[in-house]
Amino acid sequence: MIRIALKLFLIFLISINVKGQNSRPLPSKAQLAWHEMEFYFFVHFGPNTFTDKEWGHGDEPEDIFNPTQLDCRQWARTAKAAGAKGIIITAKHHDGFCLWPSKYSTHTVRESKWKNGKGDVLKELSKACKEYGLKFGVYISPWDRNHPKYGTPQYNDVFVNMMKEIFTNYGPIWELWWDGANGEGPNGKRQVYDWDRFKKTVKTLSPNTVVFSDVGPHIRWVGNENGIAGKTNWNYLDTVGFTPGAGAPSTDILNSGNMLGKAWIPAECDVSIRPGWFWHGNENDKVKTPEQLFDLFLKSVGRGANLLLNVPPDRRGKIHANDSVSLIEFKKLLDKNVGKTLMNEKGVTVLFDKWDSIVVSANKETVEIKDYKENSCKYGFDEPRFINMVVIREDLKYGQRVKSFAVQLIDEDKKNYYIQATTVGHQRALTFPRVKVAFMEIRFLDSFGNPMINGVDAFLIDEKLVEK
Ligand code: FUL
Repeated sequence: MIRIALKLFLIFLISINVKGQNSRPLPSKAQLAWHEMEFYFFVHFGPNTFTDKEWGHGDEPEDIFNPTQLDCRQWARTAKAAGAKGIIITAKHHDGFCLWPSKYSTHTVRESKWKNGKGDVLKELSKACKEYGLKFGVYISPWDRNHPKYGTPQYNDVFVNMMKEIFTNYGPIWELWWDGANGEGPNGKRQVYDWDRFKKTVKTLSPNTVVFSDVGPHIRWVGNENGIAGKTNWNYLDTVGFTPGAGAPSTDILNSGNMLGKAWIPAECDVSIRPGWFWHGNENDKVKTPEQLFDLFLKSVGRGANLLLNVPPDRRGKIHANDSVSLIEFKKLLDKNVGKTLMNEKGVTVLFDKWDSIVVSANKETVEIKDYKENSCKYGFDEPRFINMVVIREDLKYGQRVKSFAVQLIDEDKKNYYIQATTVGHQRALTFPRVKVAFMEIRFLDSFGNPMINGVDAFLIDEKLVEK
């Protein structure tokens, strides 16, 4: 018996050593799938759309909410055409107005003129997302400036019941978004949120839902609303003693994570395509350009985070043409510039035999970089070619390991270019003034155990898209 136990223990030890294992936290299955989502829409919609406010007071008459041509399929179509993989909607913003007819509030679509009180935005959007193969997520603000129970322990019951309604009637809910704001309610009181109970509710009712807040439990805020992740971006975070909102870690920490953090809580970059989160007529000419969106993509997805891009519908309940045009052009930029890696082209040789290098192809096959201080990945170009972007990916199944790495480029005149960076994570994109590369080498300088790399790409992007 003891022999068998010892043998099993030995096998266990060997198996964890096989991949040069480190003792860092690993992502859950749901978090791993979340990393693959990369880019999706945020939709801020509600009474503010009609009052030109960003934070409603909660006393707006329900009849204010009256979209004339609500078309959630158009939102879904736009998201799909832009390359986004999901939509997260403000089911309830700080003004407390519910975009579904909740039994636990009297400030909802049911009390509005819209569709004679028979409308349900969550129903329409969850259906449209299914039709277009998009994931469906919900933002539900704990802060509620309307609910009479806000500021009392009973409000926590209300919040839990609202989440239950959402999971039951509109699921599956892929991501749930908890805003950390905690202002005063209609009676002048602030709520003491029962975060533990909220977390337990999700875990019990919808265990595959990933929950966002400043400090997770599954996804963290990136520390700014500009959509920009840290150049060093760890998926690890220490959360003990912290809460969402005022009790959150500093924005710097949220921006880059904690290298030695005890939990896997990756960053999501939220940013609006317009100056405001809600639609305002006077911002129709202030929509971000395709080039600005591409830059945001590099600074979020290109730094191992996910991009949550807010695209707010107008008073008709449709995405304005200016936003759609910019999004479609952005998708064209993506396809044209980073749609096809140079690494798969003829004339690129992986110098395996000659240089005793390690082969990492552009295809998503995971390669362990053994003895990483001695070994590197080397690529020769039969015909030197211009490159100004390199992308490296880690297989996060094995945790996030790379602490720093370097890309060395040698041009046809044997001139050297050396670019050093820190973390990789889901992916790290480096852009630089173009070099006519004859030889490229990727070295891993420091890592928790052996790097587990699942792809190296090289691109020549439009010079004006190179990160400033
Ligand atoms: C913030 C809110 O106060 C804003 O109105 C917006 O919803 C943004 C995404 O989160 O905390």
